Amino acid sequence: MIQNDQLKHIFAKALLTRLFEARLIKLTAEGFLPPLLHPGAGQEVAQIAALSALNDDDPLLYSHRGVGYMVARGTSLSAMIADMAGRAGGTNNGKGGIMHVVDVPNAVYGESGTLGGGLVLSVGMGMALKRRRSDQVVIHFFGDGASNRGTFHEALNWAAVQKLPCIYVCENNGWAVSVPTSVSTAVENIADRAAGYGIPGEVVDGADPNAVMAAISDAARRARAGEGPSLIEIKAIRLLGHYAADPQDYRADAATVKERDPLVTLRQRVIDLGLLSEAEIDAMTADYEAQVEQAVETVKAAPLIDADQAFADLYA
Ligand SMILES: Cc1ncc(C[n+]2csc(CCOP(=O)(O)OP(=O)(O)O)c2C)c(N)n1
Repeated sequence: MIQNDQLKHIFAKALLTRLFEARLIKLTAEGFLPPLLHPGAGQEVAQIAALSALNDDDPLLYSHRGVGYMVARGTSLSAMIADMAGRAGGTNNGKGGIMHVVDVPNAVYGESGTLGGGLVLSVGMGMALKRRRSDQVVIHFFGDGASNRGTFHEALNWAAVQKLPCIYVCENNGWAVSVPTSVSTAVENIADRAAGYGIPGEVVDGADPNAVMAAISDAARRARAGEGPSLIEIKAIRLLGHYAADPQDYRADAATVKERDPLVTLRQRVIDLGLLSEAEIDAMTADYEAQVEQAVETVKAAPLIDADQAFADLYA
C-alpha cells in the first residue's frame, strides 16, 4: 500500500514536471528553444510513481517522452534547459538536446540515437550489474511504437535468458507519432508479449500511482533476487502532441483526453485525503514557477556552447 508521504511526493514532483514542461513549450513558442521536446504531460504521475519504487542509484534509461524521469531523479532544471538551448551548463554539452540528458550522478543514462536502440543498451547495463553482483536494477522506459522494433525482441529475450536485473516499462499512450496502436500492433496488450520471453508481464493503469508503484516494486524485488526481468505496461495518456509544435490534425480525441488527466485526479486525491489543501497547492505552484523562472534566467545568461565541445568526449 502506498504511503501518504509517497503520494504527496509523487504529486509534488508531477506538478513541478507539468509546470516546467509547460514553460519549456512556451520558450519553444517564443523561439528561444527548438521545438524538439516530446511532452510527457499525462504520463508524469506514472513515471514518477515508477521511479519512487526504486532507489535513486538504480540506472535509468528512458525514451524521449517528457522530463518527469529527470525531475524525479533531481536533475537540475537549468541543466535540462541548457541542453535544449545549446548553452553552457547542460548535461550533454549541447550535443543531445533534451532527448539525451545524461546525468550520471543521478543515474540517468538517457536514450540511444534511435528509437528502441536503448533497449539493447539497457541489456548491456543489466549484464554489467549481474557480473558485478550489484544490488542495482536497470529501469528502462519506452513507448508502444518502440516495442515493435526488433531490438525489443532481442533485448527481452537475452535479458530473460540471462536473468538480468532489468525492468522494462512500456508506456503505451496509444500513439507512435500519428499512428494509433490499433493499426500498428496485433496484440491487445504489449505486456502479453512477456509470455513469449518467459518473463512476468503486467498491465497497470497510468492514472493509478498505487498500481504503478506496486508493479515496479514487485519487479524490482524479483530482479534483485536474481529472478530476472519483467515487462510492465503502463496504460498511459498523451495529453499533448507528439512534439512541442505538433498541430495534432490527425487526432480526434485531443480535447476530450484532457478529462482523463491523471494529475487532476491525483490533485483531488491528495486534497480528499487531507494531505494538502488548495492553498498549499497554490503556494507550491508559485514556488515551483519561481524555481523554473530562476532556471530560465540562468540559462539565458549562459554563453552558447563552444564549438570545440563538438570533439570532446569522443571515444572512436
Ligand atoms: C529507428 C527510428 N525510427 C523512427 C524514429 C522516429 N520516431 C521518433 S519517436 C517515434 C514514435 C515513438 O512512438 P512510441 O514508441 O509509441 O513512443 P511515444 O512517442 O508514444 O512516447 C518515431 C517513429 C526514430 N527516432 N528512430
